Amino acid sequence: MSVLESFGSALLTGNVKVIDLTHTLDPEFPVLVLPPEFGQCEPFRIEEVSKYDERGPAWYWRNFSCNEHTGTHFDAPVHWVTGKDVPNGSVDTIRPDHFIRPACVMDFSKEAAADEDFILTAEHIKVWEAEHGAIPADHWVLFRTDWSKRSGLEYANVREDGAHTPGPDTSAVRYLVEERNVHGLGVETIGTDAGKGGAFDPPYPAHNILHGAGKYGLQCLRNLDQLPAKGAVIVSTPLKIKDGSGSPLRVLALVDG
Ligand code: 23J
Ligand code: MN
Repeated sequence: MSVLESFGSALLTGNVKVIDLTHTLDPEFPVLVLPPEFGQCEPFRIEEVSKYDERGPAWYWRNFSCNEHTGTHFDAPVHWVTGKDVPNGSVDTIRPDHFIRPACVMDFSKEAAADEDFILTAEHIKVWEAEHGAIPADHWVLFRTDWSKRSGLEYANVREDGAHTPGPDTSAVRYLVEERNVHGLGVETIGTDAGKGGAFDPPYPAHNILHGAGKYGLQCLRNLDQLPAKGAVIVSTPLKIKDGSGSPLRVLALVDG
């Protein structure tokens, strides 16, 4: 049997399972709040056009609008100024095979529960690698914090002094890109950067370094607690928005059943 014949039958028998890593797009889902001097992210909005009524007797449909970075979403290299000249760096031009890639999942949920400003460093990643083996090239790294189990104000977790959410420091992102040549970084929080990442050097190191190197981001993921440390394959196909900096999308993980 060919690889894809085996894969097709494994999907049908349940030997491969599909896990949905996506939050439901809902007007109530929190969005990133930047300092007030900057433009702001719009939440998801929805408006009914007709529902089997005088506006359309046999059909139901709606208009929706949102920011490219609303809800569970994909970050393309052109999202950041460092990635503005990356070839094929917008969602409409990214190589389609880049939308299907294997993943390593790093569980730092205990650390994030103990410290809402938990900062992932290169040293933490090396400790994970000592247990699980080196991160192979061109793999997603998914940072499990169980942040997706929060809701409402606790999710964005913004206080007067800014957002308090976990994320990587510059050493961690440099290690992932320069030593491991990862495909990208996926997180459960609103940003691939920590809530305090704007004050790091460089500011927002995950966005700055990943996108400058042509790498990708996935934000607002969920169900990472259902994934193995190694062996999952991620399917993440953003909308084909012309010159898009990112896009809400359905993110699926394929795992051994
Ligand atoms: C714009 C500016 C800063 C950040 C972000 C967007 C995101 O987190 C995003 O959704 O890409 S930190
Ligand atoms: Mn984003």
